[in-house]
Amino acid sequence: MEVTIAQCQGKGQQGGPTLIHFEFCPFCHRVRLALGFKGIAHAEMIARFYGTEHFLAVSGYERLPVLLYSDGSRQSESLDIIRFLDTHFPDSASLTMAIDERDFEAVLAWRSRISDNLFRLISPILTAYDGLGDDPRAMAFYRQRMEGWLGASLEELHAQRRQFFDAMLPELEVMASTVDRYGFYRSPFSIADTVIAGDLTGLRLLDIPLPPALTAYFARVEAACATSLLPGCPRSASAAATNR
Ligand SMILES: N[C@@H](CCC(=O)N[C@@H](CS)C(=O)NCC(=O)O)C(=O)O
Repeated sequence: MEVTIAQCQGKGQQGGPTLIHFEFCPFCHRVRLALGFKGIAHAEMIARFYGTEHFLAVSGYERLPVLLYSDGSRQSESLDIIRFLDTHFPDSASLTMAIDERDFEAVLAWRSRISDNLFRLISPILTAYDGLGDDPRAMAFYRQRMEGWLGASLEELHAQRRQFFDAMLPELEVMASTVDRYGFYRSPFSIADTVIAGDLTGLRLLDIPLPPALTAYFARVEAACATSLLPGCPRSASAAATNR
């Protein structure tokens, strides 16, 4: 299997965990934000979207993100990983203790309500990330996955983006006014913000303007996490990257 060093920067990653992820993936974005916020020096392996066998080969799991620890143990599921980071790296601010459990449940319920329209909107444009839209093998599996799940071609979904966006706008506006009031979902930054900013980032690639309070929020989150999630952005200060 080919492994190329794409980029290497930041603090020493020796002994730190390795995040195996897809650049375009909202669930992976959650974990990238968490690692960045906590300032955990880590390596990143950027996987290609080549199919289940490939994912198993590079990570041991069928879905990414996966965090690989220096003792050989590994973990999947974005929220489990983030919760575990709090236990594993107690010296950095806790992301889970920073929010009331009921508040976080409300965020997850909000996220479930927007799920269908969110993925209809972002699936066609996540192809702007390197290693997806420019890689025919990855695109073939991506189309199969997304079009099978969402029941329409990426082109059809993209053509209907205004309709999906308008259907989701009231929920986006509620969230925009909440993060405008508190700075983050609540103050301070918490696991809720990794979900909101990580999952919504794809919307920033649309040719439809987002509520300005949401755009300002993305900037605050990325600054707090020293991490950029948009395509082609430099890696976070605490990450070094390889491609798989
Ligand atoms: N519940 C998982 C979801 C992870 C997930 O679905 N990741 C997608 C990439 S965005 C994936 O690995 N898909 C592989 C596939 O569809 O076969 C989490 O929160 O980590």
